[in-house]
Amino acid sequence: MLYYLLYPLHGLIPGLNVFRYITFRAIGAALTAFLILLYVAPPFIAFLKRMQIGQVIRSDGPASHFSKQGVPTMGGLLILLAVTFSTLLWVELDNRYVWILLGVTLWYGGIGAYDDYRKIKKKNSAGLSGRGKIFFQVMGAAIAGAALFSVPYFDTHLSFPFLKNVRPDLGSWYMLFALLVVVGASNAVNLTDGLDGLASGPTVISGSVYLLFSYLAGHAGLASYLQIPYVQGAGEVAVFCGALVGACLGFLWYNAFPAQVFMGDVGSLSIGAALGTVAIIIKQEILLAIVGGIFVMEALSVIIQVGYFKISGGKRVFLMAPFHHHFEKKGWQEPKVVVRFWIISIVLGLVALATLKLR
Ligand code: 57M
Repeated sequence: MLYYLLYPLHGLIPGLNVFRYITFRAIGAALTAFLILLYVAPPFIAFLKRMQIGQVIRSDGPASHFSKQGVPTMGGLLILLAVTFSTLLWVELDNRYVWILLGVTLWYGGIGAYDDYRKIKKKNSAGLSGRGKIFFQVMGAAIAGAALFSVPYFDTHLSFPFLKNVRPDLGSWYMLFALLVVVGASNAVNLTDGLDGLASGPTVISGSVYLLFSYLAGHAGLASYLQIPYVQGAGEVAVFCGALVGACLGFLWYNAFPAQVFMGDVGSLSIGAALGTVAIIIKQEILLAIVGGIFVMEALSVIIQVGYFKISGGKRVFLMAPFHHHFEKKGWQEPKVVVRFWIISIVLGLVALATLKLR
């Protein structure tokens, strides 16, 4: 919005020229979202407490979590507010990728919010049924996929990190692939969100890496030089990523150990879906497995644990899944697990950046 209000005045006030630049607007979006979180979170957390929107802790989890009973949850609503407001403030509003991104993020946020609310208000309820959740997730991803397919010349080729000449065309199967990426990413972040700062930290890192990749993908010259797919209009996705990074950084301020607030499914499902959709739009889908390696690892640990549990008739590979519980059960302090997972996430982010040159 600021772009339309201020850039036309650059003839009168030369400094306003900066609103043309995606880099400037992405930084503006990040700072705006960060400040919104920083200032709105304290009264919002107080409001959640007043409304008794507190976490119900499962009795079969690590004992160190019992003291978290009643910590305000659904803080993800703030992330959604900050991302939406900041994105609308800083993007070029005629970019359809941005609307698709906001649509997916809010849709998944809606699913999560409904689930959270049911879990909290009916304390013994597990929220939405697993099937119900997946149904609405697939529906949201399918609508987004259809919107993407309606973009003229939408590219259905896959690009692989490190392999510039391997670009298989999935054709109409791409739709199914996109569904898997978005739904998978959403649930992977949801499973990861089980320790203070464990989902918000890696989201800041993954979002920052995708911010850079989006900028490059939307720049014809740089995309061609780096031999990555050029996606016209993808530069504005960098502004959305900026808002996501800023919002999660601001959220981390309050979610850092010992957390004053949890994001709830409203946050984790929407963040994951947003990252998956960014990856699809800028044609760096496979790269998400590296950038979001922590989320992938957590999801895999659950698949392996549940699979082995069923096959072996009750045996386990990990002390407890998702993976972060395994380390807690081994006696690691929560902040140690979280910071080490952040370190891995940073290293994976660097590996992802290396793919720009090693191809
Ligand atoms: C949600 N949610 C946290 C909070 C957060 C199939 C199965 C593996 C599914 C899995 C599951 O339900 N995962 C998804 C994980 C919960 O956090 C809430 O949920 C939101 C995210 N969706 O925002 O609102 C708890 O996590 C802790 N937490 C923090 N800090 C945070 O910033 O400490 C969350 C955010 C919170 C809080 O304690 O209450 C969760 O873990 O429930 N199920 C599991 O993860 C369970 N694993 C399991 O059953 N494993 C078995 C199976 C696979 C065979 C095994 O390994 O033996 C564990 N979850 C819990 N207790 N809480 C088991 C024990």
